[in-house]
Amino acid sequence: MQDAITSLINKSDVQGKYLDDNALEKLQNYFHSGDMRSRAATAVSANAKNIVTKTVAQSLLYTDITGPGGNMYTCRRYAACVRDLDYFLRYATYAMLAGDPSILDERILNGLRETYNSLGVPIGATIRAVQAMKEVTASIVGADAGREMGVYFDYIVSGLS
Ligand SMILES: CCC1=C(C)/C(=C/C2=NC(=C\c3[nH]c(/C=C4\NC(=O)[C@H](C)[C@H]4CC)c(C)c3CCC(=O)O)/C(CCC(=O)O)=C2C)NC1=O
Repeated sequence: MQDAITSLINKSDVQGKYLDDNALEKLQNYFHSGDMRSRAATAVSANAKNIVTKTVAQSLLYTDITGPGGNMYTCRRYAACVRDLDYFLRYATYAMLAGDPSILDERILNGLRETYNSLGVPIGATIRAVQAMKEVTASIVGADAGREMGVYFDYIVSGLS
């Protein structure tokens, strides 16, 4: 996993140079956003269950997916979906804290599409759920932090697309 600091330093190191103005400005922005990031992570962890429940209510509940024949039908599959949503939320929060999406590639997206396809988990509905989670999270952490979390929810969406 990388973070905003290591990824900028690694880039400069490969070139054998000090950080250039552009890299230093990115780093400054990251440092200035530290307080916002840690407050957002605190709010998400205090409300994680609530965020997942609202996400399911807004995007999946009472659709064909939760009814007989749907991929969330039966408690086992319903629980697997809720658990996956909690993974997405937790890893998006880690990535937001790090200011870098690499942990999402490593822990979430690597092989996920293939796994979903082989199990018949509908990707379109999963994407709609992640988009709903983005909105629900923003309503809890506030607009600024919501935008930052949104970067990583969007990253999950494009990794699944
Ligand atoms: C930490 C990283 C990580 C991820 C991301 C992960 C995902 C993941 N989700 C799975 C299943 C599943 N995922 C879903 C999810 C859904 N079905 C729907 O209709 C909804 C749209 C959606 C929820 C948004 C379901 C229902 C299953 C069970 C499918 C089955 O066994 O039939 C499986 C297969 C094994 C299992 O059932 O546990 C994996 C590996 N596992 C991991 O360790």
